[in-house]
Amino acid sequence: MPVFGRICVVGLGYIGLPTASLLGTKGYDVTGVDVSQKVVDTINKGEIHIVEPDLDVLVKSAVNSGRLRASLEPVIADVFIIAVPTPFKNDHEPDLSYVEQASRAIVPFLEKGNLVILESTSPVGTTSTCVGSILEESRLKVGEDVYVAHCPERVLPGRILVELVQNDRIVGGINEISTKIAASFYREFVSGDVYETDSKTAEMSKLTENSFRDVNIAFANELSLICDKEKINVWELISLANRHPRVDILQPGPGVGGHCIAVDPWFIIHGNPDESRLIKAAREVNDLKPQWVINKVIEEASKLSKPTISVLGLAFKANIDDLRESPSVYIVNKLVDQSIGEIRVCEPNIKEHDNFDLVDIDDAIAHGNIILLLVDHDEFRKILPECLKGKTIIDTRGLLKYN
Ligand code: SAJ
Repeated sequence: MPVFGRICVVGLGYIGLPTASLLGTKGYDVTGVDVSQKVVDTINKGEIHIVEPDLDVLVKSAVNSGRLRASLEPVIADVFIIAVPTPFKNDHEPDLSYVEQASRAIVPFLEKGNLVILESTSPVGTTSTCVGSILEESRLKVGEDVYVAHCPERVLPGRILVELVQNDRIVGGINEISTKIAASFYREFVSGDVYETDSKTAEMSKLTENSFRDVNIAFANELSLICDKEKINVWELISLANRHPRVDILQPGPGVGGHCIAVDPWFIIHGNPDESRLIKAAREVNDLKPQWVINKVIEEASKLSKPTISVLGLAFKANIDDLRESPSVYIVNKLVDQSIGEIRVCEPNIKEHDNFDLVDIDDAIAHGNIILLLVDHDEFRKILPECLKGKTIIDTRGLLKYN
């Protein structure tokens, strides 16, 4: 078995940076690689470029101890971890270009006995046909000289550092020896159970987990449309239905955001269009929800002579600063485009935004005659009902008490 002393993490985003800094504080010698000079410089100063609870302390400690450094180029290592984005292109076709670039970047540094792990969420077959094939360019025998496995990240933004250690992991190699070696690496620092399988099952397992959540959120979102029409409070309905011992409905919202749940099901649909009818329908239900919210705002705004819409929340979910694929951003952009009224945007987790001037909560509440709540940030939970008197409330998260 190889000794996993030196680790090279390619991609220093929401998964790569927490992983690199965690390993740095666990005694590994870690080099983190990113294509952005700004990201590299920030991390080398012991600072961070993303918001995640306790990540600042972890990065500072790993960098100060000399166990973590960032670089534009990979280095020689025992383990390479690829944690780069896997978005989709216009027609929902998976875009593997970052995985390809990362795999190519490590080829010159590969040595016999190395382990290469793909953590990025990927379509079935990627570990073997994309990563494995590119690593063959090193002239080392993939699966014999170099071990390759997929171990999908499963951490929840907002709880990344806890879940990185505590979650169970699925490890699937391109062959049995790769699986065994990769699993033994994760067992060194994960307290959850590490399950061994093949790379295709590991890839599908990650896509299945996120599709499961997407389908269940779609059910809640569909209920919210039905309840609106039937004049039933969907939040009360769900909490009552969930009193049944075998019912556990998720919460409706303004749509599904983030770089995972709104993206990953398409990887299954793209590879299996005829078989993925339910998964596709769920994606469509969730993707239509932002437009439904926009229509609600238009309807309410048309009743006012001077509508001022105060939007509460831009992030894709509560208590994070991440705006990727955020339904709120989509909704606000459309409202601005359609000149529905004056728009004031409040997002307590970011300082500034390229397109919108941000206001604080007091300003948003005081000046808006329509309050559009899009994200259930903790700050918004504290809004007092008396501050909302006389205003039109469109609460997509069931958070505000205003009666
Ligand atoms: N949402 C709802 N209603 C709910 C739950 C979520 O509308 O009841 C919305 C959120 O507001 C958000 C979106 O869904 O817009 C996604 O949020 P999330 O908390 O469900 O998931 P992510 O995207 O932050 O993280 C998911 C997690 N996957 C699962 O829970 C199966 C996480 O464990 C994965 O590691 C992550 O995707 C990933 O990186 O793939």
